Amino acid sequence: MERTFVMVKPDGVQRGLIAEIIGRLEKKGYKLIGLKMLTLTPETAALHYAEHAGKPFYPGLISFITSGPVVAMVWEGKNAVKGVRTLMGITNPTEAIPGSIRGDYGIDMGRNVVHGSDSPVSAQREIAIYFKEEELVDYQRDMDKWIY
Ligand code: FUP
Repeated sequence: MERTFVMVKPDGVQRGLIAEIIGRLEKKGYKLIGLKMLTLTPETAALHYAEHAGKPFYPGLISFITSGPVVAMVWEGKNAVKGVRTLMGITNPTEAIPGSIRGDYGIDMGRNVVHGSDSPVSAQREIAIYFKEEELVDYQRDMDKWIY
């Protein structure tokens, strides 16, 4: 099973979309194995978004992502990275298709309510920023035999 890192961003928390986002992933069939609420420090934000350092939108991105609490999660499932990206929709909410999270709830590029890892390698890197291995929960769900 593949793991992916998902975060409800500060705009998603402020807009009351935590349950909506968790609900979509849960109903799809992915398994939640880690969850915490925190406000990112500039240092953690810089680690998370290291690939964007130096880009014109970087200062705004760091100030936005540290502007309020976020919900950090690890979800597990077959092809979870790609599947969660599909549920989220593309980065620019204006172009994200209706039915996707960003397509349904976003308008502005910087305010796209949710983050999901873009590859299994990114997922591993991002999970390690937010969670110790012992904070991830190993459990079985009976319903998995109806999903797979
Ligand atoms: P995504 O993986 O879909 O979250 O997108 P990126 O990693 O490319 O971008 C991270 C965040 O930076 C996006 F959620 C929004 C912001 N961003 C901008 O504000 N402007 C850009 O041109 C690109 C990204």
